[in-house]
Amino acid sequence: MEEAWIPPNHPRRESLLVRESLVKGFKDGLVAMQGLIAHGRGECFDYLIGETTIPPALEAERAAAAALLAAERPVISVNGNAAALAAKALVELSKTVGAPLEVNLFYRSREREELIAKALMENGADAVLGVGDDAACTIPELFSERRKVSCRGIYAADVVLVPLEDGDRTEALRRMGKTVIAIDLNPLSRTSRAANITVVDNITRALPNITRFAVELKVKPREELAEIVRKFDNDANLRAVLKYIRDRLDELANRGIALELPKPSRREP
Ligand code: PTJ
Repeated sequence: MEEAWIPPNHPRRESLLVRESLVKGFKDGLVAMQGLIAHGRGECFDYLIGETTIPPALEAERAAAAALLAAERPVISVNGNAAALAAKALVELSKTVGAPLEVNLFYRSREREELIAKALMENGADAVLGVGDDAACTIPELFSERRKVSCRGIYAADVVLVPLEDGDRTEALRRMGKTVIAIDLNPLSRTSRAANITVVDNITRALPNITRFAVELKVKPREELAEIVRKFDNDANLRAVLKYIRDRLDELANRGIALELPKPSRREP
């Protein structure tokens, strides 16, 4: 199959290019077929927030950076969609906060594990956990393939960043006493509601923002970082996201949303 050509002046070019990187990830074997559907759901929520980082997301991104820096053993979980959309940004965050990357898949196959690890290494990762026999530990009370984790990675971690996650594992990780940071455009998902810190933003914007905050906060003492995390209220943040969407839709509904198009030019008979 050939790659689609997107006209340079297409008004939705950026979004279509992101879609292309996911389709390429699927053709290359990194992304699960279900990942394409998950992306569509994400796109829909991104439309609702205006395809931009909204103030509550910025606050969550700062708290996420603080939590990763304050952690004893932080780990960044990587699935197919995350690798296809943001391999470089994942590696940059991993290096900035000193958190290893671990492959963790819902639709696990040895081939996908290795392809995702390869993509991360090609983007500068020094090591990737959770591949093959390294995923020898089990998250208790979890029955999906996501239960298989690295004993020196997610299993032993105190803080885990889970981009584009399913709710089951977030809840299981919380039961293990871990701090879970989610990146999920859907503020209503089980993951968003079960995590300690939910970043309602596109992974393509969220990761560079968290890295930027981490660079800024790196100089702070651990107690100050812990205080930022303690003060963050996930329920209040999710409510702020819902109110933002409500107010935005309200404003659009009052103002009108039809596009102003140029009048058709008259053709000579
Ligand atoms: O690679 P695998 O095998 O681990 O499978 C990955 C998927 C994504 C298929 C799997 O984790 C899955 O089924 O996830 P869900 O339950 O569909 O949840 C994915 C969540 O991510 C949804 O709430 C989407 O709204 C959200 N999402 C999708 N695209 C983005 C996103 N959030 C942030 N940025 C995105 N680009």
